[in-house]
Amino acid sequence: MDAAQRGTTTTVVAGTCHHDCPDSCGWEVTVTDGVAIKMRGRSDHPYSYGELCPKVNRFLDRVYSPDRILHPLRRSGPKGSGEFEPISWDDALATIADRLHAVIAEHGPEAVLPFSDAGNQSLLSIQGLDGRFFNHMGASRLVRAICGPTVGHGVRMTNGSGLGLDPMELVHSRLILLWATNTRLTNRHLWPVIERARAAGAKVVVIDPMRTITADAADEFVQPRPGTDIALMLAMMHVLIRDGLVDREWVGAHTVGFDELAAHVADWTPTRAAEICGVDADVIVRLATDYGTIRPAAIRTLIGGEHHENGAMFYRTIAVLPALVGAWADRGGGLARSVGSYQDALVDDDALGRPDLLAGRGPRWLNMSRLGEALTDPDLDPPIKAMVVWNSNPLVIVPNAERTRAGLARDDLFTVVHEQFLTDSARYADVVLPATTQIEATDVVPAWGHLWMGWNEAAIAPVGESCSNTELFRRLAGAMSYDEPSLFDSDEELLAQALPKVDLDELRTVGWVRVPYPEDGRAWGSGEFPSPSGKVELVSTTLEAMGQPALPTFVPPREGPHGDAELAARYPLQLMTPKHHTRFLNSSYSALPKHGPAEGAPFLELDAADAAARSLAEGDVARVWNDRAELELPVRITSRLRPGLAAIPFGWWMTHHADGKAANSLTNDTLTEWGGGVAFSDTLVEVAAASADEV
Ligand SMILES: Nc1nc2c(c(=O)[nH]1)N[C@H]1C(S)=C(S)[C@@H](COP(=O)(O)OP(=O)(O)OC[C@H]3O[C@@H](n4cnc5c(=O)[nH]c(N)nc54)[C@H](O)[C@@H]3O)O[C@H]1N2
Ligand SMILES: Nc1nc2c(c(=O)[nH]1)N[C@H]1C(S)=C(S)[C@@H](COP(=O)(O)OP(=O)(O)OC[C@H]3O[C@@H](n4cnc5c(=O)[nH]c(N)nc54)[C@H](O)[C@@H]3O)O[C@H]1N2
Ligand code: SF4
Ligand SMILES: [Mo]
Repeated sequence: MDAAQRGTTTTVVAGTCHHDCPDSCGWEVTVTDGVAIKMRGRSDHPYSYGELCPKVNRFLDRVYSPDRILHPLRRSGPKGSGEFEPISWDDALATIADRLHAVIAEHGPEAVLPFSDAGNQSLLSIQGLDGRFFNHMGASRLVRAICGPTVGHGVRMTNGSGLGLDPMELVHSRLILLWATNTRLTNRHLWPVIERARAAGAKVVVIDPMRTITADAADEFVQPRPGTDIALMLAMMHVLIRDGLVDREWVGAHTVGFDELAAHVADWTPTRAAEICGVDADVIVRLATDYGTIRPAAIRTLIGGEHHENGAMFYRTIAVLPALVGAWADRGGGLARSVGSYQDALVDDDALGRPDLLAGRGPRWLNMSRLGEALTDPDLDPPIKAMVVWNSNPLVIVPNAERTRAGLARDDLFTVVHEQFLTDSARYADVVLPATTQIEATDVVPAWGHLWMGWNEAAIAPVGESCSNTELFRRLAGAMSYDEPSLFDSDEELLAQALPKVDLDELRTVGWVRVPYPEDGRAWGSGEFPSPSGKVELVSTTLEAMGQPALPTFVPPREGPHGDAELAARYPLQLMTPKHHTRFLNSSYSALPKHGPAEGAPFLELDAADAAARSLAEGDVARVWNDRAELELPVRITSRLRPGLAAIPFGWWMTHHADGKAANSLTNDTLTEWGGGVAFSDTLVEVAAASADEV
């Protein structure tokens, strides 16, 4: 019997991946009688061409997981215990409204903290109604800069704009520097573009402290100490200038401050940089020579360089390189980073967020990367008394996690978490509310790794009693008895307000729309830049006015081998906590049975010499600690790391670690010098055998 004979209905519904991933792949879901039975990549998608990834190939396991939260829950045991009992939506909303009203009455609305990230980066899900709701309330606001904004700030100090090369243009490049990005893992659908360039003769160089799977596939691999690339870049500039490899004509027409820069890098010899970066001077000379002689030359980066105390300066400095060699003049030349800002041409952020609802109040801003501090600082006035969390798993993803845990454990903090699963963070909630997945709500996905904005049609009804992020805020507004009409706008109304220039019917029918980008493929082909001087600012008066160095300058991270000597003596290893597992997307999949166990379990990686010096062998249990926390983990000996580094892959929940902590229990929550980012990767630790006495 086929489907028709059984009286069943089968449809195929097209959508777009919502994950915080540059690829924003297109998919199609086969639905029979309201149940999704198959999901696969959409073969005509202009970027992903039918392929998804090892995380999302099993997305229906996530949708129909027996562990999914399908009903509101109220905590019945101690915070963190994971003990909850089901309650109705009405009871949950009444409880939340009572508690929020009480907090606001006693401490004012800034005692409420919204906390979210890009767990679902579709437009309505990430900024649909939450901005209006919390603006109307007058709550504290969150600086959402754990990923990306620092890169944009850095590049903007040089170019006056964060806009860069469309990564698809790399097909025209003949030299590709993959700098602080692990393309084959984190941006896998770009790799075929790079392979096409390579087939046409391009050379691919990876610059990363870790020998990643991308480094394995490169023509050349340069392995600096983390946090030292600025010194490497300054030495490259030194060589370019010394050896006459600068495009003098382009520099003369389109930059300011060349003479000051030349004087500034005169003593940044390759030998000096080599000492700091741990990269041989002749390798630096070769890298600079390739960069100055092979055209078109592209630098591709995402966010790996920003997670350092000097992360903003990393990107301000890297943006100087294309200017020196005139790379922007060539098709396939320049700097390719997130292209999310190109979507801004189509999205009206204020129409969605409605800053006017603040009605003249200036809200307090708190940085998400300092959540632990915000929740435990005795001097914070008003203190945070209530928190609403959605689209994020803060306890696992924010640095200095044990401080976050101490905050979440406070009895006088009221926490609401809107989630699909009982994450480590949700275990600390007073009320947990069930969230839909991407195939259960219609939305639009602005991509940041390519130039297509995608439509996502709901394929099935919300599973259980789950609701989308916009529906959550409509319900909360109702429960709070708010009467501001725009808090109740429908998703259709919100999309029309947010995307006034987009033909939504066409977007829905085609599945995507291309955002505006220069026709000739060159991001800055005109050589005109929107900086104060209209040129590339090798010297930046904006930075100077901010009290920062006007010229690209290497300042060693305080928590690093060249920083605080006393700290570095106590904690001689630098800890990396990278994205590493092909089946994980941040912390989103480690709890699923066909994802987590297939990746094994958490471990600590060490170079053979560092392990031997501590009498550690493969499989031994090690203690790894610093002033923030101590973890016990099995050791893996690896050749991926430079000596002096240790690594604990990021993404495992605390509940997957034997001692209930995770990589971020150890990491540094110092903010970047400007730009609001955070220095995860400037973390120093010491390691010893678990049985050994503390040294
Ligand atoms: N499979 C998978 N894909 C993902 C994700 C995931 O969790 N899993 N996460 C998604 C998200 S949210 C993002 S933002 C992107 C991020 O994409 P990427 O930026 O490509 O990824 P990261 O792993 O954060 O950092 C890239 C590399 O930077 C290196 N790095 C760190 N410090 C330094 C330094 O000082 N100098 C240099 N040269 N390199 C350094 C790290 O060793 C790492 O290999 O990936 C997305 N894609
Ligand atoms: N040590 C270390 N820490 C890191 C990083 C690192 O490389 N190393 N990377 C950093 C980076 S780049 C990023 S972007 C952050 C990522 O941090 P997060 O964005 O917090 O990432 P996830 O851990 O995947 O958590 C997203 C959560 O949102 C939920 N979710 C998904 N869709 C929806 C929805 O529609 N509605 C609601 N309410 N919830 C939904 C998922 O179930 C999931 O639990 O982590 C940062 N932290
Ligand atoms: S997580 Fe990234 S690679 Fe995987 S399907 Fe989604 S957008 Fe594509
Ligand atoms: Mo990210």
